[in-house]
Amino acid sequence: MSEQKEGNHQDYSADNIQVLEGLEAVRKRPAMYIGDIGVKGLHHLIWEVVDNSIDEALGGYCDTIHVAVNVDNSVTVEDNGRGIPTDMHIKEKKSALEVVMTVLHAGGKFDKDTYKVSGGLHGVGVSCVNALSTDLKATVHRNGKVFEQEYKIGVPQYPVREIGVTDKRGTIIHFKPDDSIFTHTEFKFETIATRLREMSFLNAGIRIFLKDFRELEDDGSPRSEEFYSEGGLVEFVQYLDVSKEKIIEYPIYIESEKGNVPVQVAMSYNSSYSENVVSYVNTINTYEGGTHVSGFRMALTRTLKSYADKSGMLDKLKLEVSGDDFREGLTAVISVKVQEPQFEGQTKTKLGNSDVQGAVNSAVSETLQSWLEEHPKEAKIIVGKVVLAAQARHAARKAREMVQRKSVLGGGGLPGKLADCANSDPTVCELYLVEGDSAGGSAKQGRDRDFQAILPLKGKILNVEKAHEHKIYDNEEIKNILTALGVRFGTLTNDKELDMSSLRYHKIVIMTDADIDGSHIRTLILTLFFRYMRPLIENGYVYIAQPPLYLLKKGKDERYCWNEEERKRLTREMAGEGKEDSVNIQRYKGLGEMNPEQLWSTTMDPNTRTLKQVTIESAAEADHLFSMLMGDEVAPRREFIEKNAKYAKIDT
Ligand code: 0RA
Repeated sequence: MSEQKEGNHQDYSADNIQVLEGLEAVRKRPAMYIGDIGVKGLHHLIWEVVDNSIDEALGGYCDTIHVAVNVDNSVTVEDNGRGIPTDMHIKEKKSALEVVMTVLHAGGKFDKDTYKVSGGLHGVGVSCVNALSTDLKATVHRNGKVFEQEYKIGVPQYPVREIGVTDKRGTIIHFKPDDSIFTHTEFKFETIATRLREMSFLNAGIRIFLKDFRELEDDGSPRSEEFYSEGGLVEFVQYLDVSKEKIIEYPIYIESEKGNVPVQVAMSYNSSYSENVVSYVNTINTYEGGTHVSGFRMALTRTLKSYADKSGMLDKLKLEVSGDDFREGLTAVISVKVQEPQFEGQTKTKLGNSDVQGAVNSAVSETLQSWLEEHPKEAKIIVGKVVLAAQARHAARKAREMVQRKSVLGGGGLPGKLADCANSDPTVCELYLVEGDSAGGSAKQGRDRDFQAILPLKGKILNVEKAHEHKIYDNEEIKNILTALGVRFGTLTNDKELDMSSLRYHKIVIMTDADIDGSHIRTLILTLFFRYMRPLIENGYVYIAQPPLYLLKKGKDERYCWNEEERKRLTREMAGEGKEDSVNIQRYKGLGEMNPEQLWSTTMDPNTRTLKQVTIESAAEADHLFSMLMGDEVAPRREFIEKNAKYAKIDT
């Protein structure tokens, strides 16, 4: 920051030592303010600015927000709120706008009435965004006038100035993130869209537009998307379940305020076997759950259980019903507003405030109980589903015990088809799950047998999205994967927990053909991991192999290419301009077309291969994507794939 102090603008900023110190602290330890300096922290800058506009909307002063990603990767956020105040701040002797933009935590100082809870994970305010931007310009339309001020790494370049008249109201923040701070500098359309969509569901009635000028449509207009939800959480649940078969017509909606904690819940049941509960505190996604989620679960179990007992539907059931049974096929979104949230857990996304548990519990209990009484037909369907879940859970436990006991009694009993590696240190061992016996054969010959194991998959892999747990123990391929990995389902205390204590490989590589069948098999395997072995993905153990698409040959010169662009470039390079047809191009459709040495050098050799690590960016979105691709409803799937195919982002 020193060059700024000594630069042209010294006159203006010299007396702002305190301010500079504050912003310098942000630049010195950016991660403390925005989480990290990677792709997450970068996007956090946008959330921070948008949150301010959302707060304005929650106060009832604003209904439209425009977000634009510009060609230079700068971002513009515009709202039609009251506009940041520009009058002189008596104590600081400068414009309120400047104070908001340059003093840490000054955002809400002027406006104590607003219930400010939309704030980002760190709620650090727009001044942090300013400190971490090489250039920022704030433009305010307010009281019939237009004001502006520009900053470089947070330092004002001139006092707030009036530049014209207007009949509009609102604030425009345009900022360019500082490349020297962030390790990752490119904004991702999908990431922004997902968050804005989420925001529009969580804050019904706000219209949010997203434009990306880096990606143009055929007609030259920027890639764009509009987010608007009239129905809020109810529509959120319908969105999450768009490709599922619902068993009640309309989601249950609960809204109430208990002990100063506003609680909103929407929930529905579908015919699937999985639970999808998404939770938010002050619009922050609490991936790890917390007291609001446990309050919800307690209320759901107790209220449904008591209704089911009274209905007599459990009388004939000879098994006990567990909490899990009430959540099979459940999709729910919980949103609470908490004045001083305590975040705990590994990723600080678990709510700790104990009073919130009771607030959600009583809100949900009351409304759900009356709903059940008012909707006897739907209530009966839900309880019927709970009974089936209890029966299936017992069947699954039996099947699981059978399979897992057998594999233990069989003396460690590794699958016959597994070509295991010599090394027994899981941290260096790799398991390749290979499509087909012929590719499996090549992989076996080509591998480094010290640390690479091969499991060829030939039969059909069960679509676990559409089958209940006990079915997976009938499927040979899945049983082979589980025994080869050395994982078990169910610990002493929890039926669903994954026991990884005997995991035999810390790299699990899915290697399939580059055709439609291959991508189908890859998705089936990923669905299995996503539904039943999610910790393996979360630990970063799951990868996708990247075999080449082409082999180019000219005489002795042979080169592999992984995409179209590479193919064109290398062809030109090998042949010379205009003589491209002297190069022989072999398109690899299947792994089986490569001999063992080729497979090793292109796809399996740690020194030369590229592996794509499978990550879970957003569990809600991933679940959506998986059921979209694998679920029952064909129409939304086709629509989704068509809409996204162009951007080739569904690269599962
Ligand atoms: C402080 C006070 C007031 C509004 C704002 C800040 C405000 C900040 C941002 C950031 C983006 N858009 C914004 N819109 C408003 C209240 C002003 C009043 O009392 O009129």
